Amino acid sequence: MSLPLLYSFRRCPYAIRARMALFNSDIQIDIHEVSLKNKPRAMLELSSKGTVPVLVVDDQVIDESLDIMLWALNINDPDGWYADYSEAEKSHAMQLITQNDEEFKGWLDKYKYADRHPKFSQDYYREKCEVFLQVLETALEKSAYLMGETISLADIAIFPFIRQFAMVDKNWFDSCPFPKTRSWLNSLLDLPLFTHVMAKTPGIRI
Ligand SMILES: N[C@@H](CCC(=O)N[C@@H](CS)C(=O)NCC(=O)O)C(=O)O
Repeated sequence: MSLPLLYSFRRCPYAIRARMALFNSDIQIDIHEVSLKNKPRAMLELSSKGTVPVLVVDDQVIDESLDIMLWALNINDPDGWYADYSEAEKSHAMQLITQNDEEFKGWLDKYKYADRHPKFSQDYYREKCEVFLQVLETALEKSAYLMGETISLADIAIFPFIRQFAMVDKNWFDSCPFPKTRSWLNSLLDLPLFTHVMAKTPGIRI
């Protein structure tokens, strides 16, 4: 029987979070690293929207990163990223992820590529991003991670985007008024799990 196949792109924050959930759940998969400029025809035939990640399991196609994470955690959630939380906590985690995906990500892209969005300055876009950073900072003033003292789905789903934010202007981020968010990001970047899923090995089998 063939292993599930993940179409992925190494640096994509959505693909990073999907790979982290799959690996942490100890699910064996094959990874196909794609070029976003030349997406494989087989992937587009399975999912015409043309975004990564896409997971193919037998005749099932999962083409949303959050759905891939939930699929993996539903099979195995050894570190209690999701299963152990109450319904209210799960809904709070989803709310944070939605704010990340639907609001922050849009401002992040404009902050990253401010030259392509000359209507406003890069500082303006950064300030828009800071609204979400403040939400994270407030949560992280209360606990080490977004949902408490241990890593949850919300941390893993969100931090790859904050990583991108931090990289736009490292000097600014290193002295920004969000110290808890900075330490939180650093602790997640230090995870062996993160290092593993970022390994530059095309077609790695994890
Ligand atoms: N909502 C999707 C978004 C995935 C997404 O937008 N991925 C980007 C890469 S980071 C992509 O594939 N973009 C298509 C392109 O660049 O052509 C998910 O969560 O999986």
